[in-house]
Amino acid sequence: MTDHIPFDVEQLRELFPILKRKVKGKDLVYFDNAATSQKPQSVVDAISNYYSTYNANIHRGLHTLADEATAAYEESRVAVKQFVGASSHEEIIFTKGTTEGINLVASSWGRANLNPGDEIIISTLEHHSNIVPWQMIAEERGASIKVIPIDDNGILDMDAFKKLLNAKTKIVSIIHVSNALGVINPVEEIISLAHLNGTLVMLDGAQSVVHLDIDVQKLDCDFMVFSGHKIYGPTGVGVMYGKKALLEAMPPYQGGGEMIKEVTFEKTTYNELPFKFEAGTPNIADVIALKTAIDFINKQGKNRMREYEETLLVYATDKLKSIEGLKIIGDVPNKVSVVSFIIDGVHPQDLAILLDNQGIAVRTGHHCAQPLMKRLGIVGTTRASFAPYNTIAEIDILVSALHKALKMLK
Ligand code: 7TS
Repeated sequence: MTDHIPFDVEQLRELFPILKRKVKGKDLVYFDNAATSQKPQSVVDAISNYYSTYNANIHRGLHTLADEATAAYEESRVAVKQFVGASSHEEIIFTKGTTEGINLVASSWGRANLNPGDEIIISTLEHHSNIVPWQMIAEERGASIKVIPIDDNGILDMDAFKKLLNAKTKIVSIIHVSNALGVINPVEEIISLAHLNGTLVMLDGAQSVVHLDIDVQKLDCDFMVFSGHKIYGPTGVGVMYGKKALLEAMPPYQGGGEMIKEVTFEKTTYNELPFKFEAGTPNIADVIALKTAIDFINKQGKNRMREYEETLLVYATDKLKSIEGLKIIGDVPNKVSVVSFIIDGVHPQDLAILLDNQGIAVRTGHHCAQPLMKRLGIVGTTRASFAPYNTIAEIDILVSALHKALKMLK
């Protein structure tokens, strides 16, 4: 649709007001997109428009504002359904974000389905959000966690995965794209191997949904979670996709208003999907603005943006490699626009401070993936993660700022 329109980065930048600001007297260079993306003005306006013109609680009022707010909230669910290729809007549950989505599945599905001796498979690449909730439920249910090993570049050991799968494996919960390294996991193969074994698969899509085409039906994943704030949407809203039959069989995650059909002091019956999993007044404004973010992505064209990001990735990889002592971790062909690197004798934190003085925002540290850092034998990395509003000129600024910083640190 939009793929044939030439990509104009300057035009795109105009849509993001924050890109005009200065940091420490310099033009902002925002390379921390994997932590959170910036928001187009349309998303900011959608939030403000809700509060200034039709703020009301949803699903319960018999008045115009409540009807308008409910309609907008439910339109967002339909937009998400189309965005990820779900078969029904009932499979789309709004959450606070990826973390809450994983906690929802681990505690609701886990409590109902995990028994002593059962096994959960995750990988060495996981974000803490896809480790800790599983540890919590494993401890409660007497299940155990098995971890797929990786090589030094962050590539999963698929032979080891095949060996880990057995009759006790109930679920594989795996990061689709590594937040720390940018490496894309072979999730299609993981899903088909797991299903042959009768095992469910949950994808942590926090880093994949913004870059890759996602069709949950084609992928055939059983659950997928992601956050709105990493796809140009607001913070405080995320999505948990689950196959309808699984969601129907799962107990509610939280009890309260909205998720009930009828309450008596003796017994409560639960609401139908998707409301069963959305207790209490939800984050109405941000759910509504999530649709605006999806509209933005659809209008720009995900593939078109990804193609441009690829040119940034190739350019940055090449330039950064020319810096003496710099090593990229996860320098593999199949990755998204994230460059994670270490430099001999330089602590990432010292580097981040010096780069911030030049107006450059990068993320340093363990990226909430401490077991991964331990496996790689490093304390952390410096991570530059690119979005389609970044430019080649900004990468040049990063490279020259790195040279300057290294002169001071070495
Ligand atoms: N899973 C992955 C793969 C992530 O990258 C993140 C956030 C999360 C889960 C948690 O998402 P949340 O929205 O619920 O917080 N990752 C990062 C990051 O790489 N830098 O800051 C946050």
